[in-house]
Amino acid sequence: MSINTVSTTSFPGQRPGTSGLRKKVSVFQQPHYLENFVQSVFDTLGDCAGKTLVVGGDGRFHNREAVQTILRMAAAHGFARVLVGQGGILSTPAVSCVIRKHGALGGIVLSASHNPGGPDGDFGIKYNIENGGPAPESVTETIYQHTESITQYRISDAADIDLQRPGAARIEAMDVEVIDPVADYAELMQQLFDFDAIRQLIAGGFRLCFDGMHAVSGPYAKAILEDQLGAPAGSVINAVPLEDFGGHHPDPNPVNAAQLIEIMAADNAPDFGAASDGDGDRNMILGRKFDVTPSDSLAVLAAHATLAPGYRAGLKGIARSMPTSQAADRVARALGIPAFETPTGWKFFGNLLDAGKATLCGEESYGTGSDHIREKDGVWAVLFWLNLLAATGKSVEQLVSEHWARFGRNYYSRHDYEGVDAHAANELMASLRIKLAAMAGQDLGHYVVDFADDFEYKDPVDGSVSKQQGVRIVMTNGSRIVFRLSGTGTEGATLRVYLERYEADPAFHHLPTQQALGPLILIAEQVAGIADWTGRAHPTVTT
Ligand code: VG1
Ligand code: CO
Repeated sequence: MSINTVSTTSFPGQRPGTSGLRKKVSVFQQPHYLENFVQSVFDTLGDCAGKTLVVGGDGRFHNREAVQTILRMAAAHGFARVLVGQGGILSTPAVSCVIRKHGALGGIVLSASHNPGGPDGDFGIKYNIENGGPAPESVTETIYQHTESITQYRISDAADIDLQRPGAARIEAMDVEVIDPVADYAELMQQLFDFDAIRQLIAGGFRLCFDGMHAVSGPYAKAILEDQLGAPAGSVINAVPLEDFGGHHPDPNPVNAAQLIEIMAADNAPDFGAASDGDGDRNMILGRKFDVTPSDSLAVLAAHATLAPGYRAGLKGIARSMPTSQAADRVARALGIPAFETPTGWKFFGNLLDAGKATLCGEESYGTGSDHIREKDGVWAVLFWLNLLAATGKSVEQLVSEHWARFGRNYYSRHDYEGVDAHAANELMASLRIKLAAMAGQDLGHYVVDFADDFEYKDPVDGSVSKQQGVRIVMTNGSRIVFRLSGTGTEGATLRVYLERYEADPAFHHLPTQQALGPLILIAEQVAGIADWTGRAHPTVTT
């Protein structure tokens, strides 16, 4: 074994987006492409002597090759130890959990999350810091600067290690431990939730269906829901991670989890349905013939949090990303705790969680989490819901309907225009920004504009400022339209339009969502000229 220094030249565009660097698999397969990025991460970290690194991914195509490369480079960089998931597998929340539990310096997650996989699909890599959370912008920016000027990287010529069996190995002077991907995570879940109550609920005939979408959360859900909580075999469907996710988008929303939606719409549907995404950090919650919007899910969990043992002491605060509906803010107000509004992306919650300012966090994009780790967490959200259902004896629909009756309903939908021309998308946003200043006070038919701006966030902990985080048009009654461009796509641009209408009157709490949002949808089209700029009369995906 020896360590080699390899000459390289920089690749353009290795700037991490909302959640790491995501590109087509073919881009990552270019010689030196992954190596350049990994060396830039290590150069940003500096001396790693004596330190531990965690490595794992969602099992998508190219995952295992990338793990072997990273292990050889970590050895060359002088890490003392690497913890790697068996088979190269670790969900995003499990990486966060393992980093924190084992006092690692950080971790590398190989995933493009909900983006499709396979040889023609996407691949991704992100770095998580010592607190277990995604690297903040200051770190990702430094990594990017390194990628721009990189001239060499260092790598051991050691042979591949066997990832298939738990155990110890060595590369150069570095110890490698292949760990069970589920064990540490499952142990943490047992501390947070009332497993006995959930077990009793299931033993009493309560039925559930969890869709692993052939992505990483299958093994976690099987071990916890079936083996530990007694759900009958087969309660977890599509449970085996596949390199191409069975050809589907591992994106837990009603459009992509069509099989689960069908199961939950049947007359003999289970009581509870859920799905998670490629890397296991997202969740979709369903009742029988009833789906819960992620924004409502956050609000319901917050309102009932003290029913779960891990949250019995109460919440310190609730944080949500700006486009997420304001339902959780109403709960925070009722509980007398602070509500925070951050830019899109979990990295913005890290400081609030570390500082003890927030306990629960959520995003409209099927992401929910808490201070138990520093990532959003799909299986955690499922267990939280099961704990509430067991503790209250109510159905999913009942819990949500009662929530609306108490707090009012925030109708919510996101319209995505995927793969549009990037130049046109940027022009659309630019032309919107020009209009903002003149919008306050404008009468838009059903609505009057209270204010319109481009969301800017000043982190209350470290004072860092993030600009241009989404154009929002806020009406005098709290209804909103938000426009932003995705930072996770790999083809052209994706325009996201977020629509929210607040309705206090229970007589209007059961309208079809798109109908309830009809007037706002029209205003969004008129104000932004979506069809003119993108050539699209309709969104690609509506959730
Ligand atoms: C999307 C979501 C955002 C989420 C991010 C990463 O980002 O909107 O809320 O944090 O994906 O989630 P964007 O920039 O495409 O809107 V995941 O599960 O893909 O790591
Ligand atoms: Co994800």
